[in-house]
Amino acid sequence: MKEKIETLLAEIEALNCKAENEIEEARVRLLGKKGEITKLFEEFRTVAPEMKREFGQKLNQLKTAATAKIEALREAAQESSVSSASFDLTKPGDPFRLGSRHPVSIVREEIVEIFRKFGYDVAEGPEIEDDWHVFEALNFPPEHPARDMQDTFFISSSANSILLRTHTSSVQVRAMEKLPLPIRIVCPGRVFRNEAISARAHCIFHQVEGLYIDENVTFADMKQAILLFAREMFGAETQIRMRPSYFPFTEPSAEVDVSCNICHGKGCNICKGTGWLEIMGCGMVDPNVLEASGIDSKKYSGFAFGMGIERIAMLKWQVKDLRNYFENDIRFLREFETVI
Ligand code: 2U9
Repeated sequence: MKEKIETLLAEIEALNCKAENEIEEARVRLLGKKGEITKLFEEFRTVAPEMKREFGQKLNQLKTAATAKIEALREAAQESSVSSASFDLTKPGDPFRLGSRHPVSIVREEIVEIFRKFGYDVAEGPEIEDDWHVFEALNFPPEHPARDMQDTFFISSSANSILLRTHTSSVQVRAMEKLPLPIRIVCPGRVFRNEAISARAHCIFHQVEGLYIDENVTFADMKQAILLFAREMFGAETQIRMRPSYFPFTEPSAEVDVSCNICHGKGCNICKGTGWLEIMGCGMVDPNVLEASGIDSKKYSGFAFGMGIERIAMLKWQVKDLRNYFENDIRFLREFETVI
């Protein structure tokens, strides 16, 4: 019996089968009901009492070694079958998510690119401004509501207040103060207004404003520039209309609508049944504004326009809740992955 145990121990140690059926065969041969080890346990009953202790220990070691070996062989077989089955060399790699541009950036770049093609330069300026560049030089009367704490974020309210710009018009004022004429610029940027945040209003938004100053610039030039812009932005069939309006810095002033390119004038819920969508404001630069920046209003004239980028994005993608543009929710931003 001792020899048999030794032989079986050596055999178990040398066991090296890989296929699951071979391992099962080895288990049955050793540990099955009629297996070699089971038989040895039956034989054990006939062992002389003084030898029982020694053989008992040896038999138990043998059984433990056989069980452990079979288990180890099974695990190795399972691992190799999993890795060979899931390792498909012909499978294409997982795609990388490249990220996307923010919808506000997409629209801003589109607008700026159109005006760049028309010969406009891009100008930028500070977000923290003074009263002169945001209000005074732009012909805002002292009692204008925008100068109120309710509407503007003031950083200091000394004689020449420091504040967050409420429009990018301050960039055009700085350009008029320092650039030689003629001036033809677009000014994209972030602006701040003291508004409660809701779906339709936000305390931060983005604008693109434009300014063209030269001798003999007329309202007709402005109308043509805006028509060409609208056709580049919204399609070649686009029509525009202008409605009289008022801004302190332009006279005359107008609101610009484009024909609705969703219903083509028939009336839909985007244009609220009117066939028209408001996209921007514009006007001839008020002579007071030219003079405030040292430009001779008798010799020069100009037009200006301004639009909210989020508003154009809303029209383009019908995302009505303004808060989407500021929360950076990855689920919203991923909607624009295909737009790049
Ligand atoms: C200078 C002179 C004139 C810029 C202009 C508008 C009309 C306008 C609004 C559109 C929606 C702002 O984003 S919005 O709330 N803007 O309607 N802006 S003319 O006029 C200027 C700018 C600078 C020196």
